[in-house]
Amino acid sequence: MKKALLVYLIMLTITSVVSAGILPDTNLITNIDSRSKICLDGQWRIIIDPMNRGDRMKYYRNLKQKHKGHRLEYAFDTSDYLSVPGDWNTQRDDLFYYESSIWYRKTFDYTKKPNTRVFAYFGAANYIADAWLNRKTLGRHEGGFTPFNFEVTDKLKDKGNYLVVKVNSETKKDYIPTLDFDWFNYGGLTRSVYLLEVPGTFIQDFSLQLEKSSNKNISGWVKLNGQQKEQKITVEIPEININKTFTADANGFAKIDFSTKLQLWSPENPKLYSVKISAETDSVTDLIGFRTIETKGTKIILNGKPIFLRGICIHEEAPLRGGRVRTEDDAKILLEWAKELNCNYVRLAHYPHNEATVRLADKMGLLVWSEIPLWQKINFESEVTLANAKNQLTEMVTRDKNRACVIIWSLANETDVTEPRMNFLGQMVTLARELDSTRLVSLAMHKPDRKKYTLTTNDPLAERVDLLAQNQYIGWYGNDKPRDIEKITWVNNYNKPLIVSEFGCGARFGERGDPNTIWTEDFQEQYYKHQFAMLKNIPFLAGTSPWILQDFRSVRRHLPYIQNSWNRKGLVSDRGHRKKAFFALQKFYEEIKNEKQ
Ligand code: GCB
Repeated sequence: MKKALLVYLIMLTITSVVSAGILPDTNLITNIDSRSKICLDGQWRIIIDPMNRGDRMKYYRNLKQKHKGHRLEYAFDTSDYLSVPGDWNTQRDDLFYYESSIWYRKTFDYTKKPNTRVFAYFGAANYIADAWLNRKTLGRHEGGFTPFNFEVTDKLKDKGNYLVVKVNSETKKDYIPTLDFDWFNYGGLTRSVYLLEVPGTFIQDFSLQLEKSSNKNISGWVKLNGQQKEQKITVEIPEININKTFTADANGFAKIDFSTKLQLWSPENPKLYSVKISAETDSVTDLIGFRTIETKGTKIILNGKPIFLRGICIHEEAPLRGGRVRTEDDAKILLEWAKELNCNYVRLAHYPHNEATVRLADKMGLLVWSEIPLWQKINFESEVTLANAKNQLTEMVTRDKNRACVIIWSLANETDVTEPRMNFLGQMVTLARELDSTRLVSLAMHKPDRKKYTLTTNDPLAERVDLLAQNQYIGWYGNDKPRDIEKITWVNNYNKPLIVSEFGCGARFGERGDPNTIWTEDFQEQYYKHQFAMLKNIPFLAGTSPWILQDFRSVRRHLPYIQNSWNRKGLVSDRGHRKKAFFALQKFYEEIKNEKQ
């Protein structure tokens, strides 16, 4: 009897913990901006290893020639450098198309501090990273766009530490993304690397958000990592006189719950509060906005009011130079272009962009759709791929869950409807809701059914997600003419909001002609105008994000002169020139903005 009661109580605790949106199964440390850290960015020695010989030869040992007769066929000490953060493809001409392994090495001294644990933190490495410190294995991470960390406390020495990371950017059937995708496979240590210094027991992660539909109840949790689990936890928001204490349980979890009056975050007023979370052994600060997001019938409701998402899709292609976005300045240019278009929303496609971009969107008042790279032909039959997808989703949500700007977690893009896919993505929807019960969950769906000029969403996942999102290229791919776009009508059988999450066509900047001549700016402008006419006729349309803000590199775009390995659907060229369609969309959004106010 006693045992049954105990099991019941344990179950009850687990259920309440999960429903509050916690238990992310990751050791990821979040909010690194406010932590004590040493930046390891800069020049790293590299060995290019197309045959993965370094695995067998154990390059991580960083061996040095011992005597004149000692044959050693690699030497980090005299090798070339690559910059970190940075993709390798755009740093050296001979690495442009390189898709295999590069070994990176960084040396540094470190003065140990009392009661301090140290973690090597990587913003992202595309695609698989294996890491060692001073010959000792740290671990492996798979997935090119999310952060990860390894504890190195016991592996550090005062002088001459060497951190070795092998990054492999090959593509494989079971990977996410899989073998085929329409963006450039930039490899390497693409985001910053730090040594994070934290106390023996530290605040690993925390969540603080308004409860769904409430404009005053804040709930969340704090997760401690270390021996001293049962600590007093304080949450302070000085601007609104909040100072609340809670207690962490034997697992180091504290549940947070309180009511307050605050200014809600919105695109017009992206209000962020300075928040301090303290345990007895650690404290962190953050800038957090509070807002509610939900759907009612076919409307998206932000802070209790319907909102139309005036969006644009963005790839993480660095503006003006190409390559992966490396700095906040890169991100700023992209987001300022979105603002110039009169956007209040960006679809960060097709993978989690760097944290600086999301934090900037938070400050600039741009709502965000955040996505994991499950693009088209994923191997939905593979358990390994499913575990990887769950991990990438967990890492994305873990990193960005305190950003008010993020309103939609997207699970996939254009995946064909099959039984294995339903099972796979069904589990992903469940996980997304467990990790975060406050946001909307969606995916860019399988293409709608088409009967002549009538389009109907027909994806069984529509039942499970909060909003319908359809990509659509009528008048570009397929046999229709752009003028046919206006004949299209949409049917919605779900009483849920619809977002047209993509439409677009290619145009080379500076290419001019009549609107029927493909690849010209005039064709693109005209195509956009037909799309606007169609969009205006969708009564349940809640937003759109045309494809795409800026031209981006893609090796499947072979057309000489026009493409030269760039997808030219950008409204801005790879050199920052605005095409005619940019101004057409800007005007369309200006009109919508005025109408909806
Ligand atoms: C799509 C994909 C996007 C492509 C785009 C295109 O439907 O979602 O990743 O880049 O079309 O340009 O064909």
